[in-house]
Amino acid sequence: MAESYPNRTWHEYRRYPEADMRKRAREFQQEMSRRRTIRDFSDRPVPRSIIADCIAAAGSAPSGANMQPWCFVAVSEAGVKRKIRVAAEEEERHFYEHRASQQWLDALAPLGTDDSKPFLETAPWLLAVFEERWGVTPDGERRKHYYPTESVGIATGLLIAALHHAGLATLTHTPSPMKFMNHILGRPSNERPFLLLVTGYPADDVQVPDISRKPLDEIAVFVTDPSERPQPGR
Ligand code: IYR
Repeated sequence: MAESYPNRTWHEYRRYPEADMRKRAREFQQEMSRRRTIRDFSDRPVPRSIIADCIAAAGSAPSGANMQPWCFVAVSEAGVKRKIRVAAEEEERHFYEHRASQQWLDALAPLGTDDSKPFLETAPWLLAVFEERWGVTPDGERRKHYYPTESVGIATGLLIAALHHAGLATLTHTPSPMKFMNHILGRPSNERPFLLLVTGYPADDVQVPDISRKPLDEIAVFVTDPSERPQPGR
């Protein structure tokens, strides 16, 4: 049996007065609802330290057995971005011309996407998120990871929120298959490319599809005692 971690007091927890909690919850919801996926980026540089802080925020995510099964590769080097663009466009050409079903193409049509991915060179940063399907101990043994896909998904959500909070826009890009990411970025075979998150400032003339989010009553079900029925004005 492994030894348990020593426990300590959670000094970092902050408890707010209920009025503050309401305000914080509402303001965060409003901030997140302003987030949009964009496909036209400015080439204006973004300081590395901002990206580093956002990745550190992503690394605060919970994970199965705290294995933290993720690796974030942040690319700003022009030559590497070009290689990623060339490889991704090749996969995408194949996707749009052969692999995608008509049903899938029809679902994508309103977004106006195609196999041209200039943003992979224009945007200042490409954040390649890798999922470690298993870990490697210091003596080279395989260590099992639990719920790695869910864990990396959660961390990626935090990363997107952190970048948005910092004032950056993102595009969740999933050229598929993405195995080329391992070759270009020199990642080992236990790492599966999960997502390519493009980030930077939006282009001045950026346009976004006029889509909406489902209202709360379509995405949430509350199962409560009568005392927690919604009360007017709260
Ligand atoms: N990976 C392709 C296709 C694509 C698929 C989905 I699902 C999207 O929401 C958007 C695009 C591309 O990036 O064009």
